[in-house]
Amino acid sequence: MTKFDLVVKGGTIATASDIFKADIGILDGKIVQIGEQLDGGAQTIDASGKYVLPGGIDSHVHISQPSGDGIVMADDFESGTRSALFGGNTTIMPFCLQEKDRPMREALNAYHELAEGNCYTDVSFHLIVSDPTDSLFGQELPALAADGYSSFKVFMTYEGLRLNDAEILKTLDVARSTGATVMVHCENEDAIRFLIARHEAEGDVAPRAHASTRPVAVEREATHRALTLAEIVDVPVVIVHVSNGEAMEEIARARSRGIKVVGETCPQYLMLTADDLDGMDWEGAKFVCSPPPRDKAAQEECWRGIETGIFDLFSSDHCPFRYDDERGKRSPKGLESFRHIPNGIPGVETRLPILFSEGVMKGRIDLPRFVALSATNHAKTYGLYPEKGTISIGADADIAIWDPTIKRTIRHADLHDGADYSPYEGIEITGWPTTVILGGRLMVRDGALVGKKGDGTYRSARAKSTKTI
Ligand code: DUC
Ligand code: ZN
Ligand code: ZN
Repeated sequence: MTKFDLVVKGGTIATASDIFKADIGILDGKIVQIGEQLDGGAQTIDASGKYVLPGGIDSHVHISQPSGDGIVMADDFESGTRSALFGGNTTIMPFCLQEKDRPMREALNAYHELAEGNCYTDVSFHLIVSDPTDSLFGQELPALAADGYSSFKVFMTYEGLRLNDAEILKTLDVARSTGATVMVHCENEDAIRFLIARHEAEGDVAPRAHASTRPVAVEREATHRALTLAEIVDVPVVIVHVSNGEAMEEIARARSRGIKVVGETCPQYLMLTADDLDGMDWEGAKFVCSPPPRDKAAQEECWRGIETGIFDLFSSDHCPFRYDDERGKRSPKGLESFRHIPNGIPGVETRLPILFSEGVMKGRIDLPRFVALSATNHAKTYGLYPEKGTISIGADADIAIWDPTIKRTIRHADLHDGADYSPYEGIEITGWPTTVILGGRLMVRDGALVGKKGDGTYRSARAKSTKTI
C-alpha cells in the first residue's frame, strides 16, 4: 500500500539545530513523517552517503528589474529560477521596483505577470521603495504588508533610488506599525558622488575606480546611520550585503545597544577582491557590484562574521548582466566611465556550493550553521517559516540532496543563468546538490532537470508573528 508520494531514504538530514539519519515521507507536497525504515512510497530516492538539507532560500536576488539606459538584466524568471534550482535552492526572493509616479501595486502586478507560469522555484517578492510619497506610506505599504508583501528595501545610494534620512525614517515607521521588515543598502551617495567627480576629473575612468569611489568608510558611515535611524524608530532592520569588518563592527555595537539587527553577507565578499576589477580590456567590469569587493583582510573579517553570528543570512545578491553585450557591462556609456557600468554580478547558482565547499568542507562552519545561513534564517526573517526553511513535520517538502564527494570546477558553461560569464570561474568546489525536490516534486534528479517551468509558485510572506530571528 502506498502511504507516501515520495520517500527520501537513508540520508543524513541536517536542520539549523540537528544532524541525524532518517527517512522522510512526503505526501501532497508536505513532509508528513520523519523516521527509520519508512516504506510505502510511490517513489523512492536513495540518499545514502548524501546530506539531506532544506532547499536553499536566496532572499536577495534581482531578476528582470528595470535597469535604465538600454541596460537589460540577463535573467528573467525562467532562467533565474532554473539557475537557482540547480544551485540547491527551492525559493528565491527577487525585488519588485516601484516606478516613479506610479503606484507600487502597478509594478507588483506587472512583476507577478512576469513570474506567473515561468518559475522553477517558489518565489516571494520584496518591494523597493523608490517614490516615497505620503500615499505610499499612509495607504499603499500598510495594505501591501497586510496582503503578504512584508519586506521593503531602501537604498542610501544610486541616483533616482536613494532615500534621504527622513524618508528612511518614514519607511521604518511603516514597518514598525505593520510588522514588515526593512532591508537597507548602506552606502553614502553624496560621498560617492564627490569621489566619482574627483576620479573622473583626473581621467581615472576604468572599472577599478568603481571600488575606489565606494570605499569602506562610505559603507561604514551609512551602516551606522541606518542603524541609528532604526534605533530611533525602535524597529528591527536588515543590513544587506555587508562587505567588511568596519561595517560589521557597527552591527555588533548596535546589537550591544539592544537594537535588533539581521546581518547579511554574500559570496563576492568572501571570494573576490577589488583587484579583480583591474582586468584588461574592461574585463574588470565583470566584478562591478556595490558595495565592491574589498581586500583579503576584509574577506577574513567576513568569514569571521559568518562563523561568529554577526551574519544571519548568506545571500547571492544575484544581479546578472551579460559582459559582452551592449545591453550589459559593455554598454556604450559604460565604456566611457566606470560610473555607467551596470552594478551587479551573477551568483544564484554558485552561492551554496561556495559556502558548502569553503565553509563546511574546510571546517569553518558546521552543517547546521550552513542550513541556518542558507535557508532557515531567510525563512524566519521574511515570514516564510515554518513552511519553508526547515525539515519538519508539516513543512513544505523543499529539499536539496547534497553529494559531499563531488569535485567540480566552476565553469559558466555548466551553469544555467542568462549571463555569459561567472565571476567565480575556475574556483574548485567540493560538494554539490545533485537532487532537488520542490513541494514534494522532483525538479532535479542526479543533476538532470526533471521538473518543469511553472512548477514554482508565488508564496506570500507573513508579517510579524513568525519573524523570529
Ligand atoms: N548592488 C545593488 O545594490 N543591487 C544589485 C547589485 C549591486 O551590485
Ligand atoms: Zn543593494
Ligand atoms: Zn541587491
